[in-house]
Amino acid sequence: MGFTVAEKLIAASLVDGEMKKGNRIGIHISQTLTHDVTGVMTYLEFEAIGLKRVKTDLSVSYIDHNILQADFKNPDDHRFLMDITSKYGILCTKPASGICHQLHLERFAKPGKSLLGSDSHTVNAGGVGMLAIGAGGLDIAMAMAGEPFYFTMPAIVKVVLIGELPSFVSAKNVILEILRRISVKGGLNTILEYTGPGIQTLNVTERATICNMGAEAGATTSVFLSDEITRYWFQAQGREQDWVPIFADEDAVYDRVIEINLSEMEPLIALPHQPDNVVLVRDAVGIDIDQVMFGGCTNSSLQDVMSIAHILAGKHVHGNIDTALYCGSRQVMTECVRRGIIEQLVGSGVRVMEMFCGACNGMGFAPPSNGKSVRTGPRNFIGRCGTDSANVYLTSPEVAAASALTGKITDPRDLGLTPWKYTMPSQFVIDERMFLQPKDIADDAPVRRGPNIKPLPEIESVPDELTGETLIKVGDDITTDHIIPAGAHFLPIRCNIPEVSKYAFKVVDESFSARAKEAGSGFIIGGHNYGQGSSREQAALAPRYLGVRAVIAKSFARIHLANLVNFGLLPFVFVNEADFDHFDQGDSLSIDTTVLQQGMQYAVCNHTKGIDVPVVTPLSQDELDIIRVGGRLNWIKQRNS
Ligand code: MIC
Repeated sequence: MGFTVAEKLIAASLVDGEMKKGNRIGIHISQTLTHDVTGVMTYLEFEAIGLKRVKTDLSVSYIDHNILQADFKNPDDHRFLMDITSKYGILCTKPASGICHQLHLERFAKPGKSLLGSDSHTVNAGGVGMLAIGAGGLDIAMAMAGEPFYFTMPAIVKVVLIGELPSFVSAKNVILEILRRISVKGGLNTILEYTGPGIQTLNVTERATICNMGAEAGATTSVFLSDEITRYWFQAQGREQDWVPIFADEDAVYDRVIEINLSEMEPLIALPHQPDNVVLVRDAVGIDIDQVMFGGCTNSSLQDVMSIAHILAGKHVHGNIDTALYCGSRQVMTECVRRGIIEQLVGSGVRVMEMFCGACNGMGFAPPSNGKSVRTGPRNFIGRCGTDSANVYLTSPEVAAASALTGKITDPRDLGLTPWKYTMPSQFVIDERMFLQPKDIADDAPVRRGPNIKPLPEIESVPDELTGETLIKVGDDITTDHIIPAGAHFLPIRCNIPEVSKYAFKVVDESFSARAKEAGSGFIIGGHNYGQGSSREQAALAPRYLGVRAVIAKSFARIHLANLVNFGLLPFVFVNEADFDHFDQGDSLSIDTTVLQQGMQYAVCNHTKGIDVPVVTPLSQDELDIIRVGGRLNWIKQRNS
């Protein structure tokens, strides 16, 4: 039986386990990626492992999130990152050289290789046929230490694209359509593999856009084949030597098939507050808006900016709204400057910002109270933009540009514009002067640590019984932004667990942190897809720091489940989903954890309600053993001692 592209990529990196759906497998990681919000803790963890140099082919530390240097915290973090990466043999970018995923696609992504990144949108590199997976920082630290990355062998879904996208209906609409069909839960434990004649009409940055937001469906990763279109990208980036062809075998077998006719697609938009709340733009036109944000890792390529410029050409954004642009990299910005596009957009009233993630995760450009913001990024979780009462709509650059002109959600096809076709340059501007090369060998040069960089909290092993109260009960699709907020006030304190834990569940219940601290030990009750969204391991570590010992939910998002294991929190799944209704905040609970065994059924004793509820853990024995000793760092230290 032939292999799919995904199977070929996994097989090329497989070091443990059998590549059979549902099996736990381990892969070698050739490249790692971090950024400045997840990277500080990642390198503290790598330091705690005790190696002198990374063991990967390439590790890159990008500085692209915490760019608003409003006080010492972010510049201290950046200085720490530059010092510690140089010591360990890791490339580091200077601040605001571009968004990690755009830069990695331009300079380092390689078809056939594996990439693990401390950002859920690492999957962006799937656009060039790379096995690119988002994970928590500690998993990246382990990969840099040469340890295999373990995950559950996913089902492989064949997404067959036929036809060609119509004018003003760009690649973002494809992934919005996928989300509309399968929801933010539909990708759990799957790989989305794109194929069909329609992919011959998509260039590499369009393919990357589609892969990027596969993270919002909970997919383990997303991937395209590597063909002549891929090769063209590598030629244009001066990296043809990094290109290899990768195609699925004719007789490859897939678990499911989704078919999308690109020619029949219309502009789509995700309404607040979930990326799968997708409707036709024509059913949302006319909604007054307050601002438009062009950018984010999903849509900040040269093609995206040029498409925006085409729609705004000779016109000015509406007087009622604020409009900002974040180019994806210095390469994109330079290419735009050379074409006069930046001058044109400034003339159209667009605020041209620095090249970083920016407003996407609340790092500036926050909407006004109850504001309505149209954005081209990947996420619209409540509070993520920095204004809890605001409403964020996710759409394509074309719909965003049309909406910027009218001050309302607008279908670009209604503006009578002449269609425009992008031609990718045969040679991009290449300038790597903002990449800092590491020292050739590790030395004992000091690593400067600002006062906001706190030591990793100690985590004790799991006792024979867990007791405590239900500290909070939440519903389905709880995001990592619900658990640990994004935004300019909170991203800078991500490497300060005592401080950031004060804001745990802030957008759900501001009293949670104090209540948990007061109780000293307790449980979280959750619905389906608990922990969806980002790779931020603080969404596990902060609750653990506050005394949460277990999360009992209907189901878990992949990255967050791994983060719970890494920091010694036990995840339990209800055997009978209806039992979720038997729990209320404040209930006194206990679980006998004398034995932590794969496949074993446990009883959650709800002493307040006088009932015992059956639960299981969705974990392997290895993972349970890691939790038993208080998480992966304790486990690796014990193993290496
Ligand atoms: C995001 O898009 O939510 C982020 C900010 O990039 C996160 C990283 C983080 O939360 O630290 C992600 O996607 O993993």
